Amino acid sequence: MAFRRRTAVLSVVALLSGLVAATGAGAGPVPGATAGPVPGATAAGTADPSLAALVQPQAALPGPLPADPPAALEGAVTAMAAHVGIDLHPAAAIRAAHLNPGLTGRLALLLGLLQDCQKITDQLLAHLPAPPGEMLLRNIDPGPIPEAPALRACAARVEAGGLETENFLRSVPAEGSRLDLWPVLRVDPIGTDDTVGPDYMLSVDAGGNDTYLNNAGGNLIDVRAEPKGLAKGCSNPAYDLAAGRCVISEALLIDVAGNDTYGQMEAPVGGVDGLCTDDLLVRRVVTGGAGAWGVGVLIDGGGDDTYIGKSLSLGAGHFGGTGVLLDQGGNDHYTAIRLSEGFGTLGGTGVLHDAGGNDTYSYYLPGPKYPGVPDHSLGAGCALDTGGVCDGVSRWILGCGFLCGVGILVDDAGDDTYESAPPAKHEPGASGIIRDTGSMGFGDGGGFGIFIDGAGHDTYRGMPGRANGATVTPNDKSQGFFHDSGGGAAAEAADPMADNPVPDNSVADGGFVTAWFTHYIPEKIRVARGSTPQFFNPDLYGGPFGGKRHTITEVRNLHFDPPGPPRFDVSVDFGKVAPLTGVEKLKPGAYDFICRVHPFMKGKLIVE
Ligand SMILES: [Ca+2]
Ligand SMILES: [Ca+2]
Ligand SMILES: [Ca+2]
Ligand SMILES: [Ca+2]
Repeated sequence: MAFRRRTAVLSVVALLSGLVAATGAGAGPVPGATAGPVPGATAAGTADPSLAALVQPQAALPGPLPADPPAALEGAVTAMAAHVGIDLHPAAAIRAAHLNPGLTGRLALLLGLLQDCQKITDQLLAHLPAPPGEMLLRNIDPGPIPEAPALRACAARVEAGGLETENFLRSVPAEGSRLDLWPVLRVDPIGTDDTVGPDYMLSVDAGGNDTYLNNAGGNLIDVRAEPKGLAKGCSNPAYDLAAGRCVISEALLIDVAGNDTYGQMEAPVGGVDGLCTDDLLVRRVVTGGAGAWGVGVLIDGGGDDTYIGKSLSLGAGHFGGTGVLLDQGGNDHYTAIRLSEGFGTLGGTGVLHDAGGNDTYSYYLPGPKYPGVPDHSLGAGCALDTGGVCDGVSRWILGCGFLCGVGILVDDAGDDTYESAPPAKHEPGASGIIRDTGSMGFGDGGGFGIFIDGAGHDTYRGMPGRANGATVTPNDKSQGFFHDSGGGAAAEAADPMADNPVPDNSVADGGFVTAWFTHYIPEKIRVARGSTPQFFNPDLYGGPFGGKRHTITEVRNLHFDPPGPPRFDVSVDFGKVAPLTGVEKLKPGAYDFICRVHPFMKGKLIVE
């Protein structure tokens, strides 16, 4: 049962990657975009294989092991250091560490993968209208980011290589001594308990209860910290990038075992978050498996772990980048302020995949410095955003996509607790348009959010409609998908629609109508004359009498209409999306429709 369930969960992710491709989410940013998918993106979806590969990775090396592992590793480390302006001569240290040759060769291959991603990042940065720090400071529209899919595919290769290396480390006895080639490579081949302060591009740890105070698989690297010092850069990325205190690189962290802590709460820095709050918080952004303009991957093999982030953390992608956090077991705790825990924005992709255990997912809100001041003013609490205001609201956590980003949270098993802030109003950027924001499978501005819990008795707090056994499909407020598979025999026997809201919605041009089990959502569709809604079929159960295909087929009212074929008749297979062609030609009025496969499914289209 557990296996079948997991297969179903992952097939949902695979099919949703088709929807993501169809909506254009993850393809590039549309700053200031309002509700609904990207204009023109109405073709039936083609699946993006790299999105499914990020969620369901297969361990794989990127090529044969090098014939001379130490020499290959020396070359890779030297090149990665030179790229950030650091002159390293690692040959002697590599020899002295006496690592297993199989591990040494793998480290060289993994650094080669990161170099491949770095080439894509460099291309991306070369296309930007201004340097990244300046773009953040001046809120410059980045325009299209065509490199986003390539970074996503590169992240999938990094993740696959990291998993293979993890499997290798599990299979061989501990051998050699630690290797520290800051800021490129850190290896603990023994599995001692470590506290890691400086940032590294590649960090490999064979076990032990470790504390990562550094980037922890985030791709913004502090290259100014002393080699043995504590990395501090990127706490204010707009200024730190402009000043060269942190650089845009690529990152992979592999921690094979132990009860680990990622991130630390500290007093806020005066002049930065200290303007907003006196409470403790994580100072840095883009940590814990996060990619901004590049790739960041964190793979944790097991243990009861604590993950603490700020924003753009814990499986987050920004500016076309991809971030992945994969935790393979244990009872874990995840918390961040916002824009985290499976979040993508501006064409970025973020994945948080937890493969098992009774986990807690939550958020924290540093309190206001001056209670009662309005949000977006000094002292309002939380943290300083890149616009230089105190944004005192938590939002966009647990499987959320914004501005053509894709955010995915998948938890395969266990009795989990999920907590987010309630939905909030938000004005994204300079558009002046107030929008709804949310969490737990929520998307807007051409982004797409996916939340899937595969099993267990789970508890939800904060977001309406999210409950054990519930499904929330895309609607006019959110391009998101929430699905909790329920837990226990009672939940499995229950009507899958039991907790499912059935709104009576207006559907914007390009907005979604979905079919679910026995009915359409919404059942009464209001559209403006000349517009074309889309029909999405996420029905993984299939309606009674079999068949996961659904249609929206007009039934002509012979009292009012001349006889003739249906003026709209669209059939969509499970997991696909297609435009409701023909609707755009209809005159104002009411039109009945049914599903050809399930004729008891009835709906009404009102053209206004
Ligand atoms: Ca560890
Ligand atoms: Ca864990
Ligand atoms: Ca779990
Ligand atoms: Ca669960």
